[in-house]
Amino acid sequence: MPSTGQEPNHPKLLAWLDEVVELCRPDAIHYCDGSPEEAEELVEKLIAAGTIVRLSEEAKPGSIYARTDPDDVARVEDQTFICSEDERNAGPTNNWMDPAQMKRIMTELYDGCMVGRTMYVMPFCMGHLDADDPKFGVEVSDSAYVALSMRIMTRMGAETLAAMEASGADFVPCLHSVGMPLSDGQSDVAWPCNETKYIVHFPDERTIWSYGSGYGGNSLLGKKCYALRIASVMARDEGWLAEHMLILKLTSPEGRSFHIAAAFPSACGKTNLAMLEPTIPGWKVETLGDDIAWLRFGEDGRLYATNPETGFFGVAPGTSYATNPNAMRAIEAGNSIFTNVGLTPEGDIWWEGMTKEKPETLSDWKGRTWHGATGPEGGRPEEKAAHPNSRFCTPIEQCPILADEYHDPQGVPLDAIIFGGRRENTVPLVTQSRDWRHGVFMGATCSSESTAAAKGAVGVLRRDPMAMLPFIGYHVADYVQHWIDLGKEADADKLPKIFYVNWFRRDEDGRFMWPGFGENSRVLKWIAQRIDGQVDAEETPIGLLPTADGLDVDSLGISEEDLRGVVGYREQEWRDEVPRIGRWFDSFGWRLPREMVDELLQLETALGRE
Ligand code: GTP
Ligand code: SPV
Ligand code: MN
Repeated sequence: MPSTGQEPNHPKLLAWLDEVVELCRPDAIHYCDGSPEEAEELVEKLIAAGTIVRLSEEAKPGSIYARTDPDDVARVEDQTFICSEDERNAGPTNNWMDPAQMKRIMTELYDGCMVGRTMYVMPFCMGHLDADDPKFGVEVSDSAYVALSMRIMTRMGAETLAAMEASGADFVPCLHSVGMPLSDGQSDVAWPCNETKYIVHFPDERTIWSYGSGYGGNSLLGKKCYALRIASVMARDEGWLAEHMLILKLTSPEGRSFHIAAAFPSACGKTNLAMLEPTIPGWKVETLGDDIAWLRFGEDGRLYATNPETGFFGVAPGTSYATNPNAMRAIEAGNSIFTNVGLTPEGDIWWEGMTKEKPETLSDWKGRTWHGATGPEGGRPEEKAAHPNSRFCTPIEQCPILADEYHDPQGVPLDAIIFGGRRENTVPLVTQSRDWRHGVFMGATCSSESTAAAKGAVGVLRRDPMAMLPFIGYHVADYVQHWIDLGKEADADKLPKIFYVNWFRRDEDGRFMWPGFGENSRVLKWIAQRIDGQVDAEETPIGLLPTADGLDVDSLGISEEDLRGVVGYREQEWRDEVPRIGRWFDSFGWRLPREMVDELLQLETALGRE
């Protein structure tokens, strides 16, 4: 077998690679070192294959542009499986199949799946290499696009391999194939993939098998598959938490700093909050992470958060100098991969919401000529230039407001945890929980309208516990219990305070009542003041709400009516919510934590009857 790069010296890895080669039968192997020279070779290869083009060096230095197959644009939750040995460890929020049966199905799919292709071997580490317990993985993939993306999103390459070899450390084997072998003489397509897709986790073995898709969450296996689904199982067993959270550092005008982690479902505002530019004078936000946080108790009894990733894989549409200037600055610095956005004649990119004016003409995410005024040639005028789930993939170090603590393997001690979702009604702008258990109830009952980040209908309301619905690697009831138990074991005074937010309330005309984005700093300020006991709150059945003058709305220009609509809570909406929460909890089965039943009863009683 022809090979390039340095063959690893790690017995378990070599044994596994032998198995994969025998099964998948690639034409060649490349052992990735993660170097810039290697990245350049991969870029050349992808250009030759027609998968990507280079963007203009002036506009976006060192950056590339990719279009996927129009059917391979988002996570496929229907085809995502948790194959635990015992079905009871999967639970109602996961698809489950017997691992032996799944392996039979997938072994057949993998048989010869890399014929005609190069297999890339990518040793990676989620989190710092010098963490107390570094979490290694090795992804094998037949996609150079995946290799380029993994290099941005994780610590991938020679240094990680050397650390694995030196310590003989174990790793999570992550097998990925686009599922499109090339027989002799068969020409490739620009975006190889397969109609049949499987994103599969074997939590008992800590192994990941992915087939048929090249899209981020389905193929960059360090991300959702490892750092959330498999890591959540490790975290359950080892007494920590793997969460779908951003991490930020907030500093007040007086120079007091707060560390905050926030869990919002996919495409519900994590990247935007993580990089927020406050509109209120004197306040400062710095970024630590925008998608995944690992939370562990430190020796001082406080809960510390680290970001296991090294890049952003952010939603492109809606990102602009008005909404998220720091994301714009990060991507302007170059070295990025843009997928399924619009491509301008100047070799730059564009998406809906980037600028007020639409460009006259560009090439849309499907490769059609597209006009700002009339939409795509041969398409409907309302069709967008960029797919709603188009993404930028950018090194986190390019973020101009990256906090220094990002480099600390210990992470930061959390002062607050925020849960949130996209709800047009019912959930107020901000609510503080009475205590940890009530905060876990807020997280466990969180709900959100579905977005384009996953295949399927958009705007459908669903429960999304801790924004982890598609990412919990075991039974949701055990997951919620784990949250409760960690709080019980901890010193209550040292636990982060828990809040619940909603930026997405709408009026009768469907208009967002809260301006959001930079103005969300007003909510962060209230949270900081609550932590320091500087502002009162109103006790209500659903938790602690800002008093009439509690929230700083100085020069915000919001109407009294909108403010009341967004900050207040309507009792009747919550009376209607109670049975919905009840039905959600019913789905947990007999393992539903007793504490959650108590919280629901308490809410129901406090609301009383009309
Ligand atoms: P994933 O990467 O999918 O996990 O998403 P995310 O949570 O990081 O979402 P992101 O910050 O990229 O936001 C997704 C969408 O929500 C974008 O279209 C934003 O413009 C929009 N959005 C973010 N914050 C706000 C806000 O405060 N108000 C409103 N109305 N929209 C927002
Ligand atoms: C999400 O869907 O929550 C994302 C994008 O952050 S992906 O990595 O594709 O899952
Ligand atoms: Mn995400």
